Amino acid sequence: MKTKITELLGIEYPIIQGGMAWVAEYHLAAAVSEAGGLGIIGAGGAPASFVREQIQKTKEMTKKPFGVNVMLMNPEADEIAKVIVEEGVQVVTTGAGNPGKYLAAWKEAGIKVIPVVASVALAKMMERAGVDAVIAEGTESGGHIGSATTMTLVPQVVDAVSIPVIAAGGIGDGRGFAAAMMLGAEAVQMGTRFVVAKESIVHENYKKKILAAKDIDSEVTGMTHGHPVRQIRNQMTREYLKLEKAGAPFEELEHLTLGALRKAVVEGDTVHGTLMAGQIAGMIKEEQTCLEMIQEIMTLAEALLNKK
Ligand code: TUI
Repeated sequence: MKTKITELLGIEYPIIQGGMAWVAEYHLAAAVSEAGGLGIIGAGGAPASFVREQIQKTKEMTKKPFGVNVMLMNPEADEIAKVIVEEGVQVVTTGAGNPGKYLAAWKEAGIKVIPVVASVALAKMMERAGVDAVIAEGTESGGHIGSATTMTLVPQVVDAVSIPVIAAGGIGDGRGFAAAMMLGAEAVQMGTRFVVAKESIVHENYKKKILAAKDIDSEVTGMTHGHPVRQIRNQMTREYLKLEKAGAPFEELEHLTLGALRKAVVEGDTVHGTLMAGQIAGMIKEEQTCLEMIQEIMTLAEALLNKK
């Protein structure tokens, strides 16, 4: 399938993998790129040296394009921005902030820059700053989220900018893909479905939680502190929300979540860990390879979009 995004990035299918902290490491990124999508290494909160290693390992596994996601709250974001240029990365996505201060260096290096936005205002500001495309991410997504839904955000961003728009949040199969195209998107970004990919290094306990999740099994923590994070309900979210409701200070809540994503991804601690996942988790029922996922999505989407 050809769209403005497949042309821009030199990929076969307009499917981009989310830049999930701890989850989006080189095995997953290389597998998505090899399958014809755009694999992404998620820098998350990792040090710049780790990101450099991840980039080098991905290059050993695939000759196809891949990208790096810079989580802008990372204290080493400045160094990671430099590593990306030095390693000749072709595509950068950003999250959880405004990447304005890195744009000149990235564009000068010929890097395609695609920020995640959760509002029309930021999408317009990013277009003016010279980015190549934007990812409009709805509140259905896992992890750190904005408040607008994918259904409402994507068409409003499409109307507001002339650059290509990638839809994210609540997309996990061919129907969601086709719907995103109908809203005017040129590609989709998917995270939660790729968490359970066979190539994903995520602990089996975490994968089982996603595979068993039902439609309303996610919670949003941190709303009152301006850092809303969507994750699957467990003991951690129950304790967090109880404290948050009682007006606990940010520091106390932060202490509860410190290292909790690593605990879930690496140790498989589904009780005290943060099981970030989108609302689409309820529809994800099978652990497949990235190639199987992408082919299944594209086959169904093409049938739906070509239906007379
Ligand atoms: O960034 C994400 N999702 C994430 S980041 C993350 S790591 C984390 N872990 C624990 C607590 C907090 C973060 C987990 N999931 N998605 C992209 C995204 N960006 N969603 C929303 C935004 C966003 C929000 C506000 C982008 C820009 C923005 O405002 C920019 C500004 O400063 O004006």
